[in-house]
Amino acid sequence: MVQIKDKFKVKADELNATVKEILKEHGSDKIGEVTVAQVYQGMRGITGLVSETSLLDANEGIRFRGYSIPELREKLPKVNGGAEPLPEGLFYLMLIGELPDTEQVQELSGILARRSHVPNHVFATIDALPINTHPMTMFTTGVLALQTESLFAKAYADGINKKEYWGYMYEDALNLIARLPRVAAYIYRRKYKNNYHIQPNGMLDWAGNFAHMLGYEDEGFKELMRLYMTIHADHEGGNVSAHTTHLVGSALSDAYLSFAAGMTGLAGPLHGLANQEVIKWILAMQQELGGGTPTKEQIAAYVRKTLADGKVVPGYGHAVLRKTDPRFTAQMEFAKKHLPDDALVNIVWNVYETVPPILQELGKVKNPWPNVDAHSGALLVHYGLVEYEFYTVLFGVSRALGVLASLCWDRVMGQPLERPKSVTSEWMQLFVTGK
Ligand code: AMX
Repeated sequence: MVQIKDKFKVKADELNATVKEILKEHGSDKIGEVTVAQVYQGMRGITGLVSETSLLDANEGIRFRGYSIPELREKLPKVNGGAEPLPEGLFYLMLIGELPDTEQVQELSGILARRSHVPNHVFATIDALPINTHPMTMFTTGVLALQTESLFAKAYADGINKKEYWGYMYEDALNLIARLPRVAAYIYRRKYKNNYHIQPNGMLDWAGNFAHMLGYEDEGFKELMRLYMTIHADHEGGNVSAHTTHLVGSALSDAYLSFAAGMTGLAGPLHGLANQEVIKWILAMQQELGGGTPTKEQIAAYVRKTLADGKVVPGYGHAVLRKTDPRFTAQMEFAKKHLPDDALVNIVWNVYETVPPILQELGKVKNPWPNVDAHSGALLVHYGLVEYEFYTVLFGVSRALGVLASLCWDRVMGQPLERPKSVTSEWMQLFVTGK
């Protein structure tokens, strides 16, 4: 069987030849213009990055190498008797650009299981943090402690030819993906389960083993983890976690350093932390109403109060998307199949009917529709994972698949140090007014 690494290099050589040609023939073609407003407003709409793994359409949502989320749920290999895609298969797709067959995914599952050892000093480093530390801080700290294992950092220190960088990045990426579930599960069991840890089961798939180490043996939860790890993996290159990982990686920081940096961005409430904020917001609404299931009128009043208090409605809106996020819809379909009568899930669905028209009324919100984070927490609560501060760590483990596949591509394409130009407002004033 052709090794995944060799296959990746063949694909990369092909693409590098194409890119060389594009640059030779069209290197000075223009693909857009930049306005003053874009510079001040988060660079929205500026095309300034290349990311091979996925592409976001504002109305249709994300496509991974051309495949939409419904297509991936149908076409990616599954465990025997399972219905949700194996996230290892998505990693293969993002890396190689082709859908894997079952045998290829099993090979990758095996590789990840064999590489999953986490050295003791990583656990000791996490243990040194106070127990009330946020799980995302523990997670990034754990990833940084793992950096001792970087093969790229060692090879670079020894002195290697730049043509060899990509191979070490590939090894680091796979090793890190293999180790992350163990680090994340350790944090969960330390913080919430009295330090009672569960050993990995090397016979299980990557996401199934993660569920097992977290302490959830229900097959429904394992299926949820496979879906969750698939849909959170990538959202093209400009979002905070992907862009940060890419930016830090462009300094030739290794996979561990780059991924840890991306995770500190995912930990922000406007990005990955929104999933915990959604559940917190719903629970606070329920508490204010004295418990029970709020009516749509009560939800509407609570939304208006949230806005009047100068806060955002978590789980709604997006910097690029302009329709309901297909990642929200995939979770809704999962819930309709597995837990249609769950009370919290039904509140999420009522919130979905209530929030968009109210946000539309404001006239300034570009996307009033739910994003991925509006639904995920309610599914986790159903299976007993109620500790919502941990939710972003799950997002982070999944996001590793996309951003690390992208780092492999960055390195094999020899992408340079990223260094856009910045200006001062004094410069801008002079530029636009001439004085
Ligand atoms: N609730 C209230 N106001 C909102 C809003 C929401 N859900 N979404 C956008 N707005 C407001 C903005 O705060 C902004 O107000 P301002 O002009 O007074 O500052 C105005 O609408 C215009 O914003 P926008 O152009 O529509 O959005 P954006 O690209 O600046 O920001 C996002 C996108 C996601 C940060 C924003 O929609 C938001 O804060 N949503 C809630 C948090 C959330 O769910 N984040 C998760 C996103 C997905 C992810 O990364 N995991």
